[in-house]
Amino acid sequence: MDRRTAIKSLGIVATSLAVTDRLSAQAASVAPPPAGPFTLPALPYAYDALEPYFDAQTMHLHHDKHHAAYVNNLNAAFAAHPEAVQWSEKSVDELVAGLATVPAGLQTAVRNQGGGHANHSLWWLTLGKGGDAPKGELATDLNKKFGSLSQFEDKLAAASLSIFGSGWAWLTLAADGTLTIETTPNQDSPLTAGRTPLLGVDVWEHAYYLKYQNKRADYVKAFYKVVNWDAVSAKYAGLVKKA
Ligand code: MN3
Repeated sequence: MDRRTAIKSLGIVATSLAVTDRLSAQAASVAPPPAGPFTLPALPYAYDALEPYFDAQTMHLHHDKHHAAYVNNLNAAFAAHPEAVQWSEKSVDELVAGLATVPAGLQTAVRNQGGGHANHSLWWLTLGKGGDAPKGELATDLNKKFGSLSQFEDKLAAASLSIFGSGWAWLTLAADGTLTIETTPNQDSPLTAGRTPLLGVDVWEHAYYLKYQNKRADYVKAFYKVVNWDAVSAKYAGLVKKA
């Protein structure tokens, strides 16, 4: 390499180093999402705990990416509305239940991102090992309302399959004590309509597409294998005791 070529290539190196510096400066200026006030709850069991019905890869993506995104986006929305900081002291369930009273600038974020956070926070707790049938008051009242567990499961499955696009099918409890099967679009929560969700079926494709592709009915069948009926029954018993 002669001297002139050497100087020239040094120049190229210097230029590319400068470009690299600029790129890292740009990357650094994209702020990470704020760490709070809302936080992603840890999955209460191992990622492979629901195998072979729900695969570990789907559980990772669903919890670590999709649920995390709802939390991050909700935090970003609150960061953009410092005037509404007192609203961030409420639980996400309280925010979603009181959606109509949330400041207008935050309503869409609370409905979509807050709804996603609330719905998934409940979802993880209703899955896992813990009884293969409802217990106590829930067993009694489900049978009274739907005839049997299998008739209830058929009705909830039919509701899941009826959803066009993304949404949830739910078993909910109304203030007057009525158990209902209903659906919500997108990440809308039954809490907004004044009903408490007991058990939901997430029929967003992110919940099942890796393993079940377009076969939503197969996914719903698999869902019934991983419902933590002990947890659902305990939540119901707590609610009817209070009422
Ligand atoms: Mn989901």
